[in-house]
Amino acid sequence: MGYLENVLESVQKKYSYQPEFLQAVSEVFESLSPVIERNQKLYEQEAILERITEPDRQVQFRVPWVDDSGKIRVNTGYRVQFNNSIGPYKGGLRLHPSVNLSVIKFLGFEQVFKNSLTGLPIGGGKGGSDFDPKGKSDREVMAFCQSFMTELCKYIGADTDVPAGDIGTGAREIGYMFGQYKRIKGLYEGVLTGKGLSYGGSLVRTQATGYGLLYITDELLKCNGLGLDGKTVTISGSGNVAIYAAEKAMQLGGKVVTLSDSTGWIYDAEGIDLDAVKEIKEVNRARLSEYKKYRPNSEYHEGRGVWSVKADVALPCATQNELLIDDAKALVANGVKAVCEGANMPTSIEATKYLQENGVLFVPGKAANAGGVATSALEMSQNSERLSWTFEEVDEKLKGIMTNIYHNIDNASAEYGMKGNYVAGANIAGFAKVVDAMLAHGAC
Ligand code: NDP
Ligand code: 2IT
Repeated sequence: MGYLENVLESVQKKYSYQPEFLQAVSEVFESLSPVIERNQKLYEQEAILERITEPDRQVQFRVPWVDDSGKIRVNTGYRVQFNNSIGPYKGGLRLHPSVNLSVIKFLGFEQVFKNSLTGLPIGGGKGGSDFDPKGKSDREVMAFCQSFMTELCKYIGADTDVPAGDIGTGAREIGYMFGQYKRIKGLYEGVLTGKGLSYGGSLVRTQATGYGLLYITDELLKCNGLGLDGKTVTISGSGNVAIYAAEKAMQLGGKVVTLSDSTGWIYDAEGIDLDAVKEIKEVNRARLSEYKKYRPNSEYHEGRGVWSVKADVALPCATQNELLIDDAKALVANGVKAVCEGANMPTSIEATKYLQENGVLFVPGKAANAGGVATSALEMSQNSERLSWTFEEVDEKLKGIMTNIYHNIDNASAEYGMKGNYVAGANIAGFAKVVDAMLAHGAC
């Protein structure tokens, strides 16, 4: 067995109880074998793979908060600081009942490579809690966020670790957390991104992940002799990423026909009415089943099913492992041309391989959804210089970053004889910069 296989086996043994983390590591390692082969002696001597798979540190803590009936409730909070070789830890906070250490470690691991791909100086981290914001009053959400930050504030800072949003964490939660950080630490600094515009947020950050996903998809299609104009697009999710992916897809001439949430999915043959979706999701915090009231001719289906719809472009934007082998088969049978991941690891390894083997252009999340964290890094820059850039300025930078990512991963895939394998290209290109810095820093 070679170096890479040895390390993979020992990680699998040590963390056999962390399936999501192991899935992310296996996917990255599979792509890296040609790179490791070229530098095996050095990397083995420097224990690069052992170090890159073990977080710098992980904290886990109790989050007690008082609900509206006066009862004390307890959740578990996490922050995994994975790797700060190329910059301060950077990555979102997920609030969802499914959160555990395996989920946060997989997200933190992916974030290391994603952040490297942006070309900006940010390391990788992730955090969150098994708190479920659904059905909670604003006051309960505030109580949770304040308690969560009371502990988290000991480990973060504008130059050490800068959290942001993710599933369940949006502008409201970031606001409560920022307020508590400021109060406890007495510091007005860019410790979180995704902030409101009145207190240091950046224009475009709300739209950035979805818009960025479409900028890279557009570049991918153009470079492969296709275009978005007139194409049918199927999207899963109906949160921050999905809504702004849909908005930009429509602006670029695509017709978006589906969205979903954890209870079901909608199909609108005439194209989704995004104003209705924004009102349902962003204003009323309601279920997608409400959509039929706005558009009586649309369909609402309980359960899974968005990938059964005929489309040219599919954009999974909800959560991990939401596009499985049967979904991949259905997409291919329906002639899908491209699948680009807005969510983190939404496509299983088996489904990814099936899509690639059947000629589907496939861009993994660590490249395709990097626009969110890239714009977070632009928010950090603006906070540091105490200035705000215009919408056009930030949007232009975002577009440039996403176009560069596409060409970098395309070039990396070609350099290693796998032209068009963007999974390999993203892993190789993301890994290169981090390893360079790790080698420069010595044993740490
Ligand atoms: P939101 O909380 O805004 O929206 C999440 C959406 O996904 C909701 O429609 C939600 O449905 C659905 N969803 C969540 N969990 C599940 C589940 N277990 N099964 C089915 N549907 C589910 O989150 P975001 O839009 O911010 O995040 C979506 C994905 O994008 C995540 O993978 C996240 O890590 C990734 N991402 C986010 C970035 C950002 O900037 N926000 C940046 C890069 C990646 P429901 O409302 O019913 O729960
Ligand atoms: O997965 C992600 O890249 C995010 N949730 C965004 C992280 C960030 O720091 O903006």
